[in-house]
Amino acid sequence: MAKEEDLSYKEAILKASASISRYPLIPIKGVPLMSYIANNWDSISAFCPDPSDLLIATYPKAGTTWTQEIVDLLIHNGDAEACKRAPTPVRSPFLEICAPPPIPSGLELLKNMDPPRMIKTHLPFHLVPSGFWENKCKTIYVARNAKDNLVSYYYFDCMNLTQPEPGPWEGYIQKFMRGELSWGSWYDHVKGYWEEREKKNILYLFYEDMKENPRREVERIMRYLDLSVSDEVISRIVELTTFKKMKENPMTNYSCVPPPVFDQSISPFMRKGEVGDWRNHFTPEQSKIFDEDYKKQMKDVNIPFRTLI
Ligand code: PPS
Repeated sequence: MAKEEDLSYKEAILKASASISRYPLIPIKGVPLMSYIANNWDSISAFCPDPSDLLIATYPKAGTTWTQEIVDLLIHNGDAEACKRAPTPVRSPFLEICAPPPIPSGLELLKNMDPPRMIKTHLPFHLVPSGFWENKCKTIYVARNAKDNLVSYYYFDCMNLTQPEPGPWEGYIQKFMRGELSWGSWYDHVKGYWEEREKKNILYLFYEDMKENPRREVERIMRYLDLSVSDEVISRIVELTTFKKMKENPMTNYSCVPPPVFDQSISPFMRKGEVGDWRNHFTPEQSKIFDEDYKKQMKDVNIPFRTLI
């Protein structure tokens, strides 16, 4: 079962290879989105979830896949085999993603699944289909400090051949600060969900907390989902969701997305999984300029980000 689904997803991508390219970005309500997404915006925006569906929302590269795996394992009481039934994007569809046929879109995958579903999105708060809030769906938001998030996104844009060319590192930092990357401004994204977290009962997590004390964060997710698993199962989930284990696991390491979409010879999807890798990339001058701009863009909020643990 797992192998068939994995193969069919992979095969669909390979079949579509001739029509895959780095798509331009088109703004939707001021947010630059991949043209495939923008051109299908009406149906994405009209998606109506079931009240039992769970939304896992992130700015790209903030810890989505890690959280999807933790949630799936919690739901399946730590059963590793059950969570190997299919690769991550099949078990937990990506709401807005669209690509050339026969690659199934997020909406197509969701249509063929029964609720409760784990739905991934990178949409900023104001673009999330209103049905999620009308139906009071639980939502987990994961935020990652801006500098590590930027570094991770840079490598991703090098290897994801459907995203715009990242260009040189120096210019990429500028694009990030101006909110010109796919899915828009990191600053608006983290602030949008932060401001709504209480009203909308959003569980707002930090990648750095997950690295620092994964057990504490797994337990926090468990309580939010009204689940109860034993201490032993929690330990197993922590072990199964280490960076090393997920990098080795073909169901979580995105080997299901072959070139011409993810060229993992350029940079692996499971790249480093660390806090503070930005220090290996930012020059002192780049860091200073970034920090000054950060203060301005984040002056109206106090979100407790950490760039080191
Ligand atoms: S995506 O494409 O937006 O869904 O990517 P996303 O899953 O949000 O983020 C990918 C980054 O998360 C790291 N990662 C992990 N870190 C620690 N532990 C675990 N288990 C884990 N799983 C994924 C992954 O390596 C990417 O970060 P970088 O810094 O590039 O390594």
